[in-house]
Amino acid sequence: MRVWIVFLLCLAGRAMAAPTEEESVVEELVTEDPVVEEPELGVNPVQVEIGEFDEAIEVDEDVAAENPCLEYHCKKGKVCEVDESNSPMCVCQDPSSCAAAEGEFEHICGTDNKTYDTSCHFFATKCTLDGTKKGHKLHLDYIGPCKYIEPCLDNELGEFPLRMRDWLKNVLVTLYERDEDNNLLTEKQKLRVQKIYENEKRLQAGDHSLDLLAHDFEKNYNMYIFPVHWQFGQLDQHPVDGYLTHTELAPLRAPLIPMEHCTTRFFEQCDSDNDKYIALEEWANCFGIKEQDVDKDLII
Ligand SMILES: *[C@@H]1O[C@H](CO)[C@@H](O)[C@H](O)[C@H]1NC(C)=O
Ligand SMILES: [Ca+2]
Ligand SMILES: [Ca+2]
Repeated sequence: MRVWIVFLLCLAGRAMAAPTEEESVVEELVTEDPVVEEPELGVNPVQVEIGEFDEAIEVDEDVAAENPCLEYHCKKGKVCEVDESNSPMCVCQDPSSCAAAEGEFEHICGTDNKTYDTSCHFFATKCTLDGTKKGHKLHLDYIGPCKYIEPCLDNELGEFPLRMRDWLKNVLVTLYERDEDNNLLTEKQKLRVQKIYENEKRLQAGDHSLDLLAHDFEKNYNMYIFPVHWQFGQLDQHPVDGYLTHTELAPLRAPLIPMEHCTTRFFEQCDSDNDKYIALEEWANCFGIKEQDVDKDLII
């Protein structure tokens, strides 16, 4: 259970300090690798539309005359090269041109259960597989070298949301307490967290038994509604559309998987209609929030 506390500090710290190398890997991943994979038409139109602009090009014409690649942006895994007519284009990066990892923390485990030296190696390799079935299926699974992750048993799966919910609430309260400069939470968010913070019946952060967590959820159900929505809003950014893709979920998933062996199974079953996106309703449901309490307006 200690990992939840460590992770709490991690996440709380992340909102407050400059991201560490490890975290920026995931953040970069999210901003630079908007999911273009499997654009199932009709499923999530916004996603598909954004995907088309994935390699949007900004060329400054003066600079372009000298080196067309200078201002030409390629997504992760690709580098710019000029063709015969001196036009820039993005081509897959040769993985061997990536800088070697400075430590194990830079290793990435792919969904193929192969360890990649760094995220650069991972994305370069993924690029070379573009258009293939293997490439479609390959995602960043978690941070660190691949390891044996014990299977998540049914009873353990049920414990996961109990701890995660409590943790989310504590993250918010911590942000609230430390938000002296008013830049961690918006005014509206603060008002909502204030209610939780000032509630005397609130379960204080700490190592609680699952029974107590379950009991608290029943007794103080209302306190958990906002934290669950808040986390969804934090992740639903690329694009903001009410759905979480595999890539949007990565900042939460990738550091958690090596510590919590039920993470993968939890998020898989969370996508109850199996369309590869976790909708807000699905998300809320996996955390035990009742349908009538799911409210898009809570995600501010
Ligand atoms: C993934 O790789 C690790 C390390 O090589 C191994 O211990 C583990 O059993 C593998 N997992 C699966 C599901 O194959
Ligand atoms: Ca989204
Ligand atoms: Ca879904």
